[in-house]
Parts: sequence; C-alpha cells; structure tokens
Amino acid sequence: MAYNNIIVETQGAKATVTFNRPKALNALNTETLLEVKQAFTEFENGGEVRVVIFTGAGEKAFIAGADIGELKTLDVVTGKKFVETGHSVLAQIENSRIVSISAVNGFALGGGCEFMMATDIRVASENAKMGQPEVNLGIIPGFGGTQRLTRLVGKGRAKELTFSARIIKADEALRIGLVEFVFPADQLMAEANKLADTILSKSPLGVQYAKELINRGGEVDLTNANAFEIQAFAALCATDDKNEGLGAFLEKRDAKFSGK
Ligand code: CO8
Repeated sequence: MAYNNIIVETQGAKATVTFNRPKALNALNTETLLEVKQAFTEFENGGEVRVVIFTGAGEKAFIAGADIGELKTLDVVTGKKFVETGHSVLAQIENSRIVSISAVNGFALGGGCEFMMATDIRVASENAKMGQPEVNLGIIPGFGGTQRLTRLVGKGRAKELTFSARIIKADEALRIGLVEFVFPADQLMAEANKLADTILSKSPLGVQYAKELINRGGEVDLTNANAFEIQAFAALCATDDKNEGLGAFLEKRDAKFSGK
C-alpha cells in the first residue's frame, strides 16, 4: 500500500517505518497516525513481521511532535478525537506481540517523545533531543506522556520535565532511563538493526510472552504479576519453541525456533 507520510520497508521478519514529513520535521497529523495504524495492522495480520523499527526521515527529527497546525484547529470534540486516535495507535504498538524499536535520530518532542515511549526499546543518536514541551503551547501531553514518562523515569523527573518543558539531550535521556542506548548518528540504524536481528534470533514465543508480562505486570501488584508469570511459564512448556530451545542446548547446536 502507498502512503503519503511514512515509508514502509519489510525484510523477512523485520520492518522499518520511517516518518516522512520533512517539511514539518515529521510531525504527527491525523493522516500520519492513521497510516501508521494501517501499516502496523497489516504487519499484525500478515503474521511474518516480528520486529518493527521506527525512525524519522532526514537528519534533524524523529518526530517534532503532534502537528501544531492541526492542533490549532481543534475544538473540544475534534481534540478528543485527535488524542483518542493517538492513544489508539500507541496502545496498539505497545500491546502488540510485535516488538517495536524507536531509532531516535533527532528531535523527539511532545507526541514524538510519547511515540517513542510507547515502543518497547529506544536507541538514540548522539544528536537526539527529547522532551514534553506542551505547556509552552497551552496544552498538555496528550498521547500518554503524563503516564508513560512517569512510569519510565519516575514522578519527580516526569514532573520536572513536563512542568518546565525542558528539552534534554541524548546523554541525559540515557542517564534517566528514557532511552536504552546512544550511538553516533551514522551508526544508529545499523545498531537498531543489530538489536532487531538479535531479538529475531530468539524464541518468538518467549519474546512475546516476556513482553506481555513486563507490560502487564507493572500495572498490578507483585503477587498477581507473578501469578501471570507462572501461568505463562506453564503455557510455554507446551510449545515447540521450548522443546527446541532446551533440546538444542543439550545437543550443543543452535536452536531453530518455529514460534509454535
Ligand atoms: N508541527 C508542525 N510543524 C512543525 C512542528 C510541529 N510539531 N515542528 C516543526 N514544524 C515545522 C516548522 O513550523 C517549520 O516549518 P516552516 O519551514 O514551514 O516554517 C519546519 O518544521 C522546520 O522547523 P523550524 O524552522 O522551527 O526548525 P528549527 O530547527 O528552528 O527548530 C524545533 C526545531 C526546536 C523542533 C522547532 O521546530 C519546534 O520547537 N517545534 C515544535 C516542537 C513542539 O512544541 N512539539 C510539541 C507539539 S505539541 C504535541 O506534540 C502534543 C501531543 C499530544 C497532542 C494532543 C492534543 C490534542
């Protein structure tokens, strides 16, 4: 399918989605959000893609936020619809069995920071800059930023960043746990792909169950979270992946996982 605002490339079990609105520093308008939803739904329905890398076109921005031109037009009804669309796309990515990696190659502001926080793992280039600058504009983070930022970096830091609209550089983002790795810009995509390939070499069901447990476990008390883990572990014991993984270790060979 042809898109106006994103570039979608697939290579076996790996896909790359590049935000491509360079004139607006890849800002997210409704059309872009719906295109991402369409592409991601196709990955999910197709069944082959297991890791998606998101990045931004050009050298300046991952995503410079929600589209400010579109935001200016919103009223209470269309504003609700816009944030609901954003939430729906981000929740789909966050809860998907597909692993998502953000390769943050420049500005990730407002909705851009919120987008990367909904993906599973964030790798950033040394020139990346992140933040939630919405209070500069008389609004608040509206794609989950108040919640996901708090869960990633803690209440105090989330409040400081959000109340002050401070933009931070990649090294600080790494220090506070907002990104997992920082690489020189010219190595960013190679490193993101390396990470994707490593994940793809592991048991698909193991990765999928672990993602779900890490996501859901954080939302309930430890006793219930551990009960989820017990059930998931037991379910995995009935899979080919478990037999193959343990068998391959004992036979001193590489495992060939089927995801079944
Ligand atoms: N939306 C639309 N256009 C944008 C955006 C944006 N978020 N960011 C940049 N652009 C456009 C600029 O208007 C400019 O266009 P033009 O050339 O036609 O004037 C072009 O991109 C290049 O930008 P600059 O000239 O400003 O480039 P600089 O290098 O000088 O500055 C910055 C780069 C610092 C990134 C600057 O562009 C900037 O501050 N952008 C806005 C960042 C921002 O505030 N983002 C948060 C937006 S709000 C948000 O994301 C809320 C999410 C949830 C919303 C839910 C509400 C309903």
